[in-house]
Amino acid sequence: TAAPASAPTVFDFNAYMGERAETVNRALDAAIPAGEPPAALHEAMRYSLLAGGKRVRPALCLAACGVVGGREAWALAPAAAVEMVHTMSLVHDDLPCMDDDDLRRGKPTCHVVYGEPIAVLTGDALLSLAFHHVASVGSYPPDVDPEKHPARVVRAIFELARCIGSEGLVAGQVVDLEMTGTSEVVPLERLEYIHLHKTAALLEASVVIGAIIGGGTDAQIERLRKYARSIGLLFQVVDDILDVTKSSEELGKTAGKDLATDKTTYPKLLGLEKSREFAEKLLSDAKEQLAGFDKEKAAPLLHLAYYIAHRQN
Ligand code: GRG
Repeated sequence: TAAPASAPTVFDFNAYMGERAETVNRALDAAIPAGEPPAALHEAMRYSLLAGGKRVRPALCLAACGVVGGREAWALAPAAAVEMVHTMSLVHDDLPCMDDDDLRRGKPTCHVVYGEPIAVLTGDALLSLAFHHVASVGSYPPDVDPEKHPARVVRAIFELARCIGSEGLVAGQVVDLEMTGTSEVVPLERLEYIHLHKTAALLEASVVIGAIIGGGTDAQIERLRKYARSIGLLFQVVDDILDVTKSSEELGKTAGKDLATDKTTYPKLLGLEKSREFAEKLLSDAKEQLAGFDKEKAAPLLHLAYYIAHRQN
């Protein structure tokens, strides 16, 4: 017998994320030609972009498009674009002149495999490809509203540009670099500035762009912006908490690695309990912003917030 119409639908978060990641990976794969000259550049771009990653930003972009009543496929090109920006920021962050990391997403970093000049240029090329992709009419499905679409795309480009430069990721990275190597404890305000710019800005743009492309009203877009800012900060607070709890587990001690190193984190400034309370507050703020939306359509964003709050790695 058929289930009654009112039967509660259980949201399968893992299936949702798995399907979105697959769709986005296909779009990313198609966006960069394999083997076309300059082969080293295209190979390096594909290497970094297709190396895995949770695809949280594209999922947020697609889910935000859906929550305002858009079809998720409309936001696929922008979803791929935010992942390109994210990946290029990781490639540049790993460079010897920045964090000098050898491993990323479990694989040797771009500059280790292709050399520093190609890694710099890979980041540059991914950044411009992101804008190219959002702006290309051909990267959208044919059923997007042809009258409203150009205005939405221009707005999306505005949001993407703003979250990257001296009001966004780059600003966060500069302030973070300024704090590196100093023995002084970073004040809470400065720590929050770094996280809001390095991490939350692109998460916010991912959500806002999805909502714009989906045809959200200004009020809906602003509510989703607040949702995204909360989960952006939440992402980092949870990261800091995991840093402490994981290293304590590994060491079998109560005080973790993080409390003993120079790096300033929320647990270091607030203590573990207060950091956990702050994370709970950010989650409940994010949930509050979703309250006015259709419950079923908001399920992906709600579960993405839970996932960010309760992830174990
Ligand atoms: C953006 C023009 C431009 C330059 C780059 C280097 C830099 C400026 C910014 C650094 C940005 C950075 C590394 C932020 C950290 C972001 C972050 C939270 C990374 C981890 O994200 P996950 O967990 O990673 O989503 P995966 O691998 O799953 O995608």
